[in-house]
Amino acid sequence: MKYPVLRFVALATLACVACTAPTFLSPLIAAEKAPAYDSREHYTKYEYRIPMRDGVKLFTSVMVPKDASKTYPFLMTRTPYSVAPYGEDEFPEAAAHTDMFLQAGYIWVRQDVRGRTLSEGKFIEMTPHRPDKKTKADVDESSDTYDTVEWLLQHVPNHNGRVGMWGVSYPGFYTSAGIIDTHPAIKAASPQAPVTDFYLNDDWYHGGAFMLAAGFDFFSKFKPQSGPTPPPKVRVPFDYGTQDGYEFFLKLGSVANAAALLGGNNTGWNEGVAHPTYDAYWKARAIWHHLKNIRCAVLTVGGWFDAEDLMGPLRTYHAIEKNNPGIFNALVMGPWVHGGWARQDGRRLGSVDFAADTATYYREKIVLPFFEKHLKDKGEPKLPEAYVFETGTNVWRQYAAWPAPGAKPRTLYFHERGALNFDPPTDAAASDTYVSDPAKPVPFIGYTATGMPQEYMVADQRFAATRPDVLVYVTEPLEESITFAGPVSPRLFVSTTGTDADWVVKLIDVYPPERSTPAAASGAPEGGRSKDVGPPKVTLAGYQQLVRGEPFRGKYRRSFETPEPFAPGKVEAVNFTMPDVNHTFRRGHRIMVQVQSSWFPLVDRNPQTFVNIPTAKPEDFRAATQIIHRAAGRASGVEVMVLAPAAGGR
Ligand code: PG9
Repeated sequence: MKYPVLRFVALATLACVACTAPTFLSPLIAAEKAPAYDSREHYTKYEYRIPMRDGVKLFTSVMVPKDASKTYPFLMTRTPYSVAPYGEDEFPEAAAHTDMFLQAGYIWVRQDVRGRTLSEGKFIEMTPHRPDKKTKADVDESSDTYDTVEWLLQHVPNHNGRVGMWGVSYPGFYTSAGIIDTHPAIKAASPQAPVTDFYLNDDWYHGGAFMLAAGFDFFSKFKPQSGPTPPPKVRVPFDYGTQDGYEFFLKLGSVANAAALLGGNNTGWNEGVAHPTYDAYWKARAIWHHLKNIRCAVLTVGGWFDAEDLMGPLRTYHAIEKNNPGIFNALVMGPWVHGGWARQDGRRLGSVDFAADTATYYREKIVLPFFEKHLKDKGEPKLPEAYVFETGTNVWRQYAAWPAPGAKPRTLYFHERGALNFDPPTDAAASDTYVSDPAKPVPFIGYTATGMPQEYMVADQRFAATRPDVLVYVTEPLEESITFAGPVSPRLFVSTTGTDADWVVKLIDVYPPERSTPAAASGAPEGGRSKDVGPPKVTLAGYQQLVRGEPFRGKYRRSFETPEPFAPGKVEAVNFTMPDVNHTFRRGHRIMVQVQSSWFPLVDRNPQTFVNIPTAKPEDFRAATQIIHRAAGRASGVEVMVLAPAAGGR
């Protein structure tokens, strides 16, 4: 550093002057952060054990505004993750989403769900809904919510008779499950990244492939309990013994070997691994089949880059729309990681900058006005049915439905020498091949980390593009922008020398080589679940941004219930659908599709032999030659929903 002494003195002087000088100096000093909202000044906290109809008592924390000059609605979250801090003199730490509601004035209710932390009863993963309740013993999240609301209305003073619900992820599930057969006092609900179907792309299985890194990381923290149990004073993270999750899970071998590392008695993990097909266990927990008799306004929220529950909000919105005509049912999708809208500013993710504090905008202009209107008759937010952020152009779009009306399906076809375009191939017989070796699976990130760094959803794919076991197809630089708004559906014609195979498809936005904008951020990515090394700091020139990627386990190509082997060498169709996107590929960018047969350790390895994968033996794991056909009649490609250019272009 050139003038260390001078620099230090200058800063010290400036700081000292600033503390006495007029405010014109203050902009030179990082603006003092507004003091966090101190809820204990404005609220009194109570703790109750609320009896359910079957006698089980649920621990419930209630914060009531001290200002008794007016009445307030309830705003309730039900969670399996504890309502700490416990104790009527202990108040939750400041948090963006929470403080906003507390400052607006709500009776803030948080409840340990059945069988978790200080609540009684038995915890069941994603409690199956019981549509035909006959006795008081027939309970589920709908009945526990109903009984809780009844009790609150009768025992908590100064309420205005209305209740709202909200929650992110598992609490999002308890929100959507809780409004089935809605209690008449519940007037508004916001399921956010709600877990909706554990097998169909929420958390556990994507395309029939097991989400290994995230599942293991989650269940290393989410442990079974027997009876009401206070949370541990100190949470000790699982010791991977390395920062390299790729090596950790490669050494682990088959997934069944993980159970012992999680103590052997981790019911959530053991049940998840024991059901690799879409069987009765998962179907009973697929809450989206039961989202009926909903009589409140619903605002479902999700993130385009939510690595855990991206499909949940989309599926929840569509199910409620189909089963409950006439209610206000809206969808908000922003450029966010899992829960990012509740705790970050939403300006960037990894190296990608969205040029606005999208999460702050959502909190202040969308979700708070939604509850203020339906719970207090305050304001008239003209919220559209679909309030969706369009990445690429970085613009909020409002539509009367989702997917965007007017989006039309078109297929991007694979061609020779890695070309990609909308023209179907005419070759009589053409294909591309690669050798997929389970001993050397394709990494899902280009750096070392444990867990599932959430920024992988927009990460640079150049680390994979040069691998011989990754096929790359790319368009010429676009002469005009094009927007994909809706699901992305790979349509593959494949053959393999093995008897099972995974097919991973990645849709990528390739930035122009001359793009000079520096990366938005560097270091540990936002939203990581563990101490990630984080992506390297890169400029965006030539950046290959992942827009959407999903695996598909080929044995389920005809049905997720009944797996079928491949006959070596036989050409078969593998068709699947990846969660929606709302992305514009700008003029000068290129559209890229990468195809590979592993994505590790995001996804467990397919041995590429037809076996029960969680208990596969070392000898079951064999290299195979994979073939992607791109000929007339066997034209592999990706179907996308193309939205006509908006007036004035994009
Ligand atoms: N998506 C997380 C999860 C929910 C349920 C099971 C496993 C994971 C969560 O954040 O709640």
